[in-house]
Amino acid sequence: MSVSFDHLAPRDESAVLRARVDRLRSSLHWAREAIPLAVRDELHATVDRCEERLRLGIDWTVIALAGGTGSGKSTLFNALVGVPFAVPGVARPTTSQVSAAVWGPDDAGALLDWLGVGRERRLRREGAAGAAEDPQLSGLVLLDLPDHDSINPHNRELVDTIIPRVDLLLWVVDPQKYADHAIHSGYLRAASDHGQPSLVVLNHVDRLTTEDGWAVARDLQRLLAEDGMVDVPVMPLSARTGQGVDVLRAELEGAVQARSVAADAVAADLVEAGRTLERALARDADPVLPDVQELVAALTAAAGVDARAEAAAAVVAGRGTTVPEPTPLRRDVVERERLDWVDAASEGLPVTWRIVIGDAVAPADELTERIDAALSDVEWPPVAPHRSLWRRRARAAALRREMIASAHAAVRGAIEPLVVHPTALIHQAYRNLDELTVIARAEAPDRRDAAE
Ligand SMILES: Nc1nc2c(ncn2[C@@H]2O[C@H](COP(=O)(O)OP(=O)(O)OP(=O)(O)O)[C@@H](O)[C@H]2O)c(=O)[nH]1
Ligand SMILES: [Mg+2]
Repeated sequence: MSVSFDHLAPRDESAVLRARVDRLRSSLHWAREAIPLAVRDELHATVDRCEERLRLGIDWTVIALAGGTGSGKSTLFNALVGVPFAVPGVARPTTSQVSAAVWGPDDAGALLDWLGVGRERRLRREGAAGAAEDPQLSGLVLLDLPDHDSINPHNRELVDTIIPRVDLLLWVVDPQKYADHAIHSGYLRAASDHGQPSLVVLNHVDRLTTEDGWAVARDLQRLLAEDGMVDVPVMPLSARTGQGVDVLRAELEGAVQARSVAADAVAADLVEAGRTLERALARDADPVLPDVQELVAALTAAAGVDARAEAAAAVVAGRGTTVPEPTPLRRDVVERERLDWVDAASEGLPVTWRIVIGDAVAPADELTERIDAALSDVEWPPVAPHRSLWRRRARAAALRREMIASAHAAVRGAIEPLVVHPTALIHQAYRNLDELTVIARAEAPDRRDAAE
């Protein structure tokens, strides 16, 4: 009977996850119009949630003691911490503020702020008077919550806010109330449905004989299983006498040392994002940048440069007399080249991506104007018949090449920021998003699929 925390988070996992989340955010920004609104909203929520978790640090494991009033949460908290910090009591409900104990290298301040734990209710376990060294638990944030079914609505609100944010839920029950369905329906059920690890602590077993303690634990396990919660272990113990507390502590050590709970949550969120994205991407599409040189050559030719270079070569060779004036580019020709580019760049992608690439690439008017301006800035070499007759042919060919090369450089300089870079950016966004769908596909089918 053990809560499973699958694998150790590699040390650099946080950097990998952070980079993926960053890429998802920037890709969503660049490609927002290509993604259906509902999918986009879902992905933005995912990014926000992941960023929040990463900001808080994914090396902490937050474990909360929850359950009904008087079940012994505060007493168990103190037993685990080793010093009386939470206030257990006779008057019910006793706890109305969350207490936190932190084992670890720093005070987990940002995390506790986010969890809403008051500053005076935080205990730094390291160095606390009377607390033994506990390196195995380093990285643990243990929370003592108010009762979940409180008559005090403020308590219930607190519990509702915190439980979804914890990594492991320790549900503390009293043997006298364990059979009450309401005790373990709501929260435990929700935790189980969301794949949030949880564990049931059957407390107060010092008030039962050993056999009765086990009989109640088995019965509770059966009740949980009947409700579909087969993965939730039940642990009998007594917070008052300490009986069984070591077994629970060992479970907590395992959970803390896995340290992957928060990282898993981010990774799982990204897998979910990948599944969501499948709806906006095409399977196995791999966008390729069309041939830039081909576009440059076509636009240069359309601007009449090839014809002028030919005429200039003829003059140098002594076969011609004039070089035609530069002709302004025709907008319809530019538009045709532009559309061919967009078509080639969006080949294999869903149609919305073609629209996004089309929007990212500058319109034909702007392109025409910028290419004309770039060409008019080119310093053309002087054109005159070459003195040496026998070198004319070679010089003519060189001049032709020179003029075309200068024109290509100018056109390329104009279209790179207007056509090539925006297209490459959208392609990159596509690939970044596709990376998530590939990761999602590589994952085993999720729990729901497995249950079907
Ligand atoms: N016999 C026995 N008494 C216990 C045990 N755990 C707690 N108690 C007692 O039960 C009473 C309630 O304990 P608390 O720890 O205050 O319970 P709680 O769950 O924090 O209660 P709230 O804060 O009101 O939600 C106290 O008088 C404890 O001493 C146990 O394992 N055995
Ligand atoms: Mg309490």
